[in-house]
Amino acid sequence: MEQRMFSLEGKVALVTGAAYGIGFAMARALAEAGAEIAFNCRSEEHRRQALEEYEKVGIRARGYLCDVTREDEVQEMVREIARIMGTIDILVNNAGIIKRIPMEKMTVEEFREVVDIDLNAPFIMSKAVIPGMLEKGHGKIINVCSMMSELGRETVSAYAAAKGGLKMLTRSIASEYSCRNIQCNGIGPGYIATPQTAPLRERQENGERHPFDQFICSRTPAARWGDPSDLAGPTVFLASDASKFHCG
Ligand code: NAP
Ligand code: GCO
Repeated sequence: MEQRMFSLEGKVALVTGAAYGIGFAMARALAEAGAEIAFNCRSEEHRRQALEEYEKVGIRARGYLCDVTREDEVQEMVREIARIMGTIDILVNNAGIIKRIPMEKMTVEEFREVVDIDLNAPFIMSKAVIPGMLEKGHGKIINVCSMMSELGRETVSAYAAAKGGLKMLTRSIASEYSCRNIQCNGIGPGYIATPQTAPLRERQENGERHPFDQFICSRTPAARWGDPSDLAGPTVFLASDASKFHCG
């Protein structure tokens, strides 16, 4: 098979929330396939540390302080990337949070914060990059969905609602823009070992593994937590010409 179809040479990729975790691994995979990398986060400390980590693995990334829920900050970041690196070819909507709170205890503000970051922000980000992609005649949008795009579970109502909506936003963008050579797809990872899921793997006071840790390993076919690097292949596939007929 032509390896060229997986090449991202000459492409500009923006991965949101890629200071660490899944976003960092996805950005690294895109860079190793040839893309120029930009990422954002909200914390200057995270941004600085991430730049050091990217450099350690030979990647000259550009890091931006930008809250993906703020349209003014997003528009400015996209303009700055276009000015310095070129129009964005690949957008990965990765930034996301979760709150594990029983509904009767979750405040409306807490529910709104999760939906704002996990669903409204991918709309804001996609709306900001699509005009440039239309002008260029091609583009790739990858939304990091979740098993919770398909399933519910206790205490994650806001997250599941947001990720379910993100799956349908993915399909809507695909329906609207695939005919303009912009492919939009979602990746719904299983349980990946990152800071977001660290509480689910904490050792109990008696030294035993967290019950959820044991549950996940017993129900995951690979019988283990995923590593962020396990998402490298799907990410490069969806960002490259290899998936040019893959929509939604
Ligand atoms: P993580 O370790 O908590 O990292 C989240 C990243 O998003 C951080 O870099 C964080 O940086 C950034 N972020 C959060 N809110 C932001 C905002 N408003 N604006 C800009 N950046 C923001 O999470 P993860 O486990 O890597 O998950 C990444 C994505 O994968 C999320 O969408 C998550 O829902 C999804 N996912 C995770 C798993 C899993 O098992 N871990 C499985 C399926 C899907 P700052 O705090 O510095 O802003
Ligand atoms: C949780 C986990 C999950 C994972 C992921 C699974 O508390 O259930 O955080 O939501 O993060 O989304 O696909």
